[in-house]
Amino acid sequence: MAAGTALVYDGEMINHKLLWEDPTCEVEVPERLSCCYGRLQHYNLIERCILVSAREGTESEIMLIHSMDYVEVVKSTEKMEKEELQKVSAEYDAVYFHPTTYRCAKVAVGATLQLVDAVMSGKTRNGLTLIRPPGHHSQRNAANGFCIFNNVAIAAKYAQRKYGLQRILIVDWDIHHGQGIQYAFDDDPSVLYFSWHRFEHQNFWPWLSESNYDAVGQGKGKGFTINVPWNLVGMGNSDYLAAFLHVLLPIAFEFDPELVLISAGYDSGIGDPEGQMKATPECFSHLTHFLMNLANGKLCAVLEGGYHLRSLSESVCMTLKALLGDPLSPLSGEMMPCLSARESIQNVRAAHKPYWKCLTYEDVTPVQDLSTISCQAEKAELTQTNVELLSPQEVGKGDVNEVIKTDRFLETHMKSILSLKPPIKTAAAVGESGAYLLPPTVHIPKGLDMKEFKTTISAFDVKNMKEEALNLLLNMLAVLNKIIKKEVINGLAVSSTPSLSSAIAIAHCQNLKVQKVLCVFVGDMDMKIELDDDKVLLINICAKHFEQVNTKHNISLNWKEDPKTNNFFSATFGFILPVAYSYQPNLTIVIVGPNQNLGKNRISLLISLLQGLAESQILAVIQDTEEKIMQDIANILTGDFIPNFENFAPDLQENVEVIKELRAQFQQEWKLLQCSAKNFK
Ligand code: X5A
Ligand code: ZN
Repeated sequence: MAAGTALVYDGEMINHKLLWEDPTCEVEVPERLSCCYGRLQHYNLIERCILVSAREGTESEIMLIHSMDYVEVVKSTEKMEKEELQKVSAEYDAVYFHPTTYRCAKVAVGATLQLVDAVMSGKTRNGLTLIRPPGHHSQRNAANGFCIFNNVAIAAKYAQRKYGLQRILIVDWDIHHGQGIQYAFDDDPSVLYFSWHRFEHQNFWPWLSESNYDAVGQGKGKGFTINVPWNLVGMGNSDYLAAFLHVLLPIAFEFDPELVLISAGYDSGIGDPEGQMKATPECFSHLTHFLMNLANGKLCAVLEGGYHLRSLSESVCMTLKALLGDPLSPLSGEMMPCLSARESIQNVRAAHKPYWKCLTYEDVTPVQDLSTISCQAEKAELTQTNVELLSPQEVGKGDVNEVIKTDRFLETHMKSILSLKPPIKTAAAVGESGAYLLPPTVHIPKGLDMKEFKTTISAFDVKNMKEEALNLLLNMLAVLNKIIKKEVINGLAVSSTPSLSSAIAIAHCQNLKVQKVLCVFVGDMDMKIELDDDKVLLINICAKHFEQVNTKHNISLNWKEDPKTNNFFSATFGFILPVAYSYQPNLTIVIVGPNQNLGKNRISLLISLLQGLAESQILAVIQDTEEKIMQDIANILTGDFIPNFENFAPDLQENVEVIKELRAQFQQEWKLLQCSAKNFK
């Protein structure tokens, strides 16, 4: 599969600027691009990308979405003086023109198409383009909301024409509704458009009823427009994550796109004056990481809005780092979606139930006008949390304005979440015979010092172990040590006794004072671990029924093998990830035993997604008889493989029932499971 991340940028696009006073438009400034670029340089990200040049989009490319008449209007502004420009601008809602606007807007289109070409041709796996003017509000005959040409909509049409694509997903995480994109593909089932946006019960720009959750598309396109309206400001990491886990991701994996385009606006981030939301920069790396598992990794991020310069540029950097495959910083904040967010999510799920198999078994109905007062209080508290992270002098000052407050917050926050990336990503403990199956970049530690692991091992009965098995065990501990000490990001270990190995691994984590370990078992295991506190969370995915009683930290998920469906999405998105993200572990251990009830690809996807937890620190322990899956997992961990799924079929009713029951049982404890407006204490 293709490798590398494209970066498309051209300094020419800073020329477009506002020449008169206009409070609505004044936030869309040239510095938006230069600050992002500067921040990318600061983190040394530019040299890690494959630089792709921009070009001008052609008139015929622009006319994939826009009318000839409209293109002529935009072209005519090239020769205009200020007064005339002002007059044309006034014809549209929240737009300004500058003599270079036509040229910049063409370059914005062309840069986006260059990115699509880089990704579709296999020159790179994914990429990002920094452009302005943005695009998602512009329409066939109109500029709108700072947008001149609809870069992403044009890109989707272009990819369909040039590469014959049947299914494209557009994820619009800008905080405004990209109504221009929605209109372009309203009746088109080949483009799935997802947008969340500040809505406030239609009391927010652009004040459209068609931005609400009940706008699902028209005609054949019904079900292929997904709107998540946010009815309160202050939405943050857990609200966004809940919308992804409970709405977008299940549907997106069912849709199975061949290309993913992100309308990547960062006005949904903390400190943005337009959005007034609270998502911190690392949130965007998680959103990106989820989407990287679709379309065989073919992902293009295209800049839209984002008006707090520091927040914008940090978030852009986090997006690019995710695209490059860097370990993810843990999502910060309490993982509890607020009532108003849950209400929106419930409504979208209800509206889309008729169109998507993954929602078939949901007994959801729309709810309206729940009291949002308690939620407003929740949000106020969140704001408080952020202020606490500022220096004490800062908090005392009443006159510090919002922009600077966020600057200060981000200065501290980014330092605390970004840790040094080790030069080697993956280490492995495998027998001689297994080594040749691994990608060449995998590091195999040698020369073990038994003493180091003495405390851990002495608690277990290993006297009768064969030498080879014991060596594998010690090798596993060596790999685990490297992960805990952050000398590598992740690792895998082959074992002839995975149950014993994982018990020893957990004990070793506790000896080394790892605070929280998430353990996911797949296959037949005879695990007996005493769990009574928050240090370990065990999720056991097994075919045979376990006679144990589920507890908060020891959950078994009985999943019946079903050869007809190769998906496991309802369990992954509906249960395992919400629980894992709620737990916020410091390390993840995945144990793959014999007789797995899931296919190889499902386990691979699960492991890939679990990399969003614990700074991507994962140890995979694999039964030595499972060579084929070992190879896949090694490639997942090094970042060289993305599993793909064909023929989506709905889950077995009995499996769905299991998930439903578990969700009901644990949503008080693991709050990201909550996706309805039911009241929880
Ligand atoms: C691209 C974008 C926002 C327009 C807001 C007008 N546009 N009030 O973020
Ligand atoms: Zn926006």
